[in-house]
Formats: sequence, structure tokens, C-alpha cells
Amino acid sequence: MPEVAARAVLAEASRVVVFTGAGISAESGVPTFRGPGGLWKTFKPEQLATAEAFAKDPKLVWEWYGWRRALVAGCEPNPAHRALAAWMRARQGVTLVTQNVDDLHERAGTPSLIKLHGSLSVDRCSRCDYRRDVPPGALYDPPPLCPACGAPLRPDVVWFGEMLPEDQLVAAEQAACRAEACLVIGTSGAVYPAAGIVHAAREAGARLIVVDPGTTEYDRMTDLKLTGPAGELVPPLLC
Ligand code: BV8
Ligand code: ZN
Repeated sequence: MPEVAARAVLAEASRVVVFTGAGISAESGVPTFRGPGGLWKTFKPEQLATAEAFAKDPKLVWEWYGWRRALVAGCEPNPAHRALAAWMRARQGVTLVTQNVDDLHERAGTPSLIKLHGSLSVDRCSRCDYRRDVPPGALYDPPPLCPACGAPLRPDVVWFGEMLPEDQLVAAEQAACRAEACLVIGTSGAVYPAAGIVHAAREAGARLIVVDPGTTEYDRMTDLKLTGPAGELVPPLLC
């Protein structure tokens, strides 16, 4: 039974890196990117999640992010988010790295979090270092300008072709290289350099546990695959 073996691996490991993607938020009602009904099925990433798309049509890009913000605001953390947060509060040595831009890990009470792709609920200036939490219900038409320098404001997320926040990526890589176990939850493993965190952990000798109802890029190198939804499989793994 992979669940029993995975529980033992996680209980015995003194250092664990947990790597999450859109799938951990799926049961909360947040659409994934590449699955059936995924965001990239209806929109093309290059059309919306790039600086070029934003420069070309900021109104369209803001409409998409405004829609996603309103959607996430109506969602709640699910049992997988909550079990992870409780587990991290109850023990040492766990580093949680997420690709998600939603705030469900934060709202579940996660004590610490490495966010590789930024945050949906923050605006930032496209030129200076101005940042602000998004006022609730803000729908931007016309697209907002920076109150400090007048340049266009944008969502504080990492778009395709953009560098990830260096401090977050370095912290994630350091945790991966020291991990004895790597728990991957709800990610296809398709987007780099974030997806490389799991490879780094594996190469450093970590046991690899994957929780996903589908197939992922990691399946060939996984030690223990738990096939099913995170909300169901993650809580019993961690208690
Ligand atoms: C960069 C934020 C270069 C915006 C996102 C090799 C190395 C480096 C780069 C590249 C490379 N090859 C290609 C690239 C370019 C590109 C890339 O990786 N492209 C891919 C598509 C091939 N990478 C980049 O552009 C990155 N930047 O490399 O810059 C550079 C270098 C120097 C100087 C300047 C620049 C930036 C990538 C970040 C893009 N931003 N999002 C936004 O959200 O709007 S990406 C997007 O994909 C999300 O962040 C998401 O988190 C991420 C990964 O997707 P997943 O989370 O895995 O979601 P997905 O739908 O794919 O999978 C869901 C999984 O959940 C599935 O497995 C499913 O089965 C499972 N699931 C479903 N239900 C459940 C479940 N699991 C559990 N329970 C359930 N109930
Ligand atoms: Zn500015």
C-alpha cells in the first residue's frame, strides 16, 4: 500500500520539501492550467501570461486576472491545504514550495511558504518597486497606473519568459538539495525552472512521493505514487 509506505517515509524524514501546483487547489474550485477544463484550454498562455501580451492589450490581461481574482476570492482552502498547514505547525524540517499564485496556502494558516510564481492578490508597478495588496472587488477598467511613477500596474505574478524571484528560487533549491523526502502534490511538472526543484531533490537522494489523480512528468522517477485527489489523500498522509 503506497499510502502506508509514504506515511512512514514522511514521518521518518527529518527534512521534507513539499512542492505544490494548481492541482492542490482544484477541489477548492480553482481551475488548473493543463487538465480538462484547464485555464490554458480556454486561453493561450502566450496570449495572456506574458509581458508582451500585457503591453499589447493590458485591458484584456487585466480582465483575465480580475476574473481569476474574483474566482479565487470565492474559494476556500480544502483539507489538503489545511492538513499541510497543521503538519508544518506541528513539526520541524518541512519547507513548502508552491507554484500557485492563489492565496489558499496562506489562508489555510501555512506558517511559512516559498512562492515561485508570485501572487495573484498583489499589484506591482511595471517600472518601479511599488506594490500593494489588491483592494477587494477591484476591477480595473481602465488598467491602473502606479501612484508613485505613473507606469502601468500589473499583477505580481511571474509571466512566461520572466525570471522567478531569485530569493525564492534559491531558498527552494537549497531546501530541495537537503531534503530526505520530497512530497509533490498537484503539479504536471511542466513548467521550468520551478519543476526542476523536484529533480534537484531526487538527485540529492530524496525519496519522491507524488499525489495526483493523473500522470505527471515525474512519474518515471517516483518512488511512491498515490493516485487520487489531494483533498482525500493528503490528510491521512500527514497525521
Ligand atoms: C523563464 C503564473 C527565462 C502566471 C505561470 C527550461 C528552463 C527554463 C525555462 C523554460 C524551460 N523550458 C521552457 C521554458 C520556458 C517556460 C516553461 O517552462 N514553459 C513550459 C510551458 C514548457 N518557463 C518560463 O517562461 C519561466 N521563466 O524561464 O524565464 C529567463 C531566463 C533568464 C532571464 C529571463 C528569463 C516562467 C514560468 C512561470 C510562468 N507562470 N503562472 C499565472 O498564473 O497567470 S505558469 C503556471 O504553470 C502556473 O504558475 C502553474 O503553477 C504552473 C505549473 O502548472 P501546474 O501547477 O503543474 O498546473 P497544471 O494544470 O499543469 O497541472 C495540474 C496537476 O494537478 C495535474 O497533474 C493534474 O493531474 C493535477 N490535479 C488535478 N486535480 C487534482 C490534481 N492533483 C491533486 N488533487 C486534485 N484534485
Ligand atoms: Zn511605479
